[in-house]
Formats: sequence, structure tokens, C-alpha cells
Amino acid sequence: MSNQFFQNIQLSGGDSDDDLNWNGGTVLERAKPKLKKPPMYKVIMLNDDYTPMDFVVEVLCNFFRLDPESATRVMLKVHTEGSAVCGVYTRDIAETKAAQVNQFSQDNEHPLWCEIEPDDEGEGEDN
Ligand code: TYC
Repeated sequence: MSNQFFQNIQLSGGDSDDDLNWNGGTVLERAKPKLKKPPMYKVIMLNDDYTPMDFVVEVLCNFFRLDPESATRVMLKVHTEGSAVCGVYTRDIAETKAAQVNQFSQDNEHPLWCEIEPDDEGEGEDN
């Protein structure tokens, strides 16, 4: 028997005469679950010279569920450093959030822009 929970370990018989009545056997050992964490993506917000600061804070509160204090901190980081991470998500969610922000900004005639990039942090630390 071998499945996702157990793996067979084959025990081979030795060559010595003492082993004549034993021709090997099987034991089951608990297998490591083969679960992989999904690759994660950062949503990165870019600075521009035109979008009003309170619009950026509103976006960070509404799309990234930040409280007003954290949203203000992230907005000021983007403003002073050029970009900042708004959140880290699976690929689908990161793409959706970036697209929603970019559409909402365009609808409101602001050049505010988000993009996504792979998050290398924590890679290869499954199980
Ligand atoms: N730099 C903008 C201003 O001075 C504010 C701003 C902050 C714009 C963050 C975009 O992602 C941004 N009004």
C-alpha cells in the first residue's frame, strides 16, 4: 500500500544463512504530506506627482483593508521612496487587486498605478 499518507519501505533479506526463513518484508511509514504553499505575489504601489494623498489613503483602506494609520504610513512611504508593498497574496488575488486599483484610479482620472511582482520571501519553506 502506498498513498499520500503512507509510503512502503521494502526490507530486503540478508545473505547470511541465518536469514533463510525470512525473505524480506514491508513496513509502512507515515509519509510527509506533499502539500506545497502557493507562490505569493506582492502588490506594489507606485508614486506619481498628481494623485491626491487622501485618494491614495482611501484606496489603501478600501482595497487592501488597511486601517487609516497604516494606510497613511504606506502612502507616505510610496510618496518619499517611489514605491511600497500594499500586500502579499496568491497570484489571482494580487492580479485582481492591482487591476481593481488601476481601474478605480482611471475611473477617477488619477494616474495612481499598482503592479505585481513575485515574493521571494519564504520560498522553499514548505512543511
Ligand atoms: N506624490 C503624490 C502627491 O504628492 C501622492 C501620492 C502618494 C501619489 C502615493 C501616488 O502611490 C502614490 N500628491
